[in-house]
Amino acid sequence: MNGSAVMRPRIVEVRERVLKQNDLLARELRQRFQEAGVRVVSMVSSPGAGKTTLLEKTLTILNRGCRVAALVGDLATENDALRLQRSGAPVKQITTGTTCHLDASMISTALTDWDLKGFDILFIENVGNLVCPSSYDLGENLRAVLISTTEGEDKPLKYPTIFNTADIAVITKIDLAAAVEFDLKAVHRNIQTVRPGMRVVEVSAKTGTGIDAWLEAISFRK
Ligand SMILES: Nc1nc2c(ncn2[C@@H]2O[C@H](COP(=O)(O)OP(=O)(O)OP(=O)(O)O)[C@@H](O)[C@H]2O)c(=O)[nH]1
Ligand SMILES: [Mg+2]
Repeated sequence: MNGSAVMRPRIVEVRERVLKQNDLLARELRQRFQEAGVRVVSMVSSPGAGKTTLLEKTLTILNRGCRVAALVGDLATENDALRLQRSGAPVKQITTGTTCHLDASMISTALTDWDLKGFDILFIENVGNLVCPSSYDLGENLRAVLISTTEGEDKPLKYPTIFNTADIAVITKIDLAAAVEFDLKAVHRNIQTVRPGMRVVEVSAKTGTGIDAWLEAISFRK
């Protein structure tokens, strides 16, 4: 080996190659979405922050006047797809096995037998995880990061990367804020520390609080 060559751990090189491949595929997906005229909104959060509950409500409301569909990722089970199908919208489950995030190739494969031109908005619920999904572009137009009142106000400070790759933050389970003594001012301050100017909406999928603000936030222009 040339003495001047910088030794790089093989695992770093493999990871970089995988991410580069994902970025290329995500770019292709974004192009396909644009050509089909479909807007794509992804949702990321830690496990149990309320992605499926908010998405089921969202699909149920939007399905009345707009063509919506969803892909949902989990390591195992079809549970979330079955919940989301109650909205009447087409839904597909992606099971990732041992992988803690969705990637662009999983999205591409899941879409093979769907005609994208038939949808106005496609939602993607990622695997519950605040770390892994941050590195994987899915070709989405808008990424929402959810944080629930039961998780604590410090999550934006501890997991800054996911907040930096997201377009909006959604504070969920706002109905439980008082019961768990969640400090709303502190979480807003922490989000703005990590991502100055980030748009934040507060919602409760149980009571309906903030749902209009959420719907408005995802009705971005193409
Ligand atoms: N009180 C209250 N509970 C909620 C709200 N949203 C979700 N939950 C509850 O939180 C739990 C987890 O909700 P899910 O929607 O399954 O969360 P998730 O983020 O999809 O979970 P994973 O897909 O497993 O990561 C369920 O028991 C929900 O009923 C809310 O707005 N208020
Ligand atoms: Mg879910």
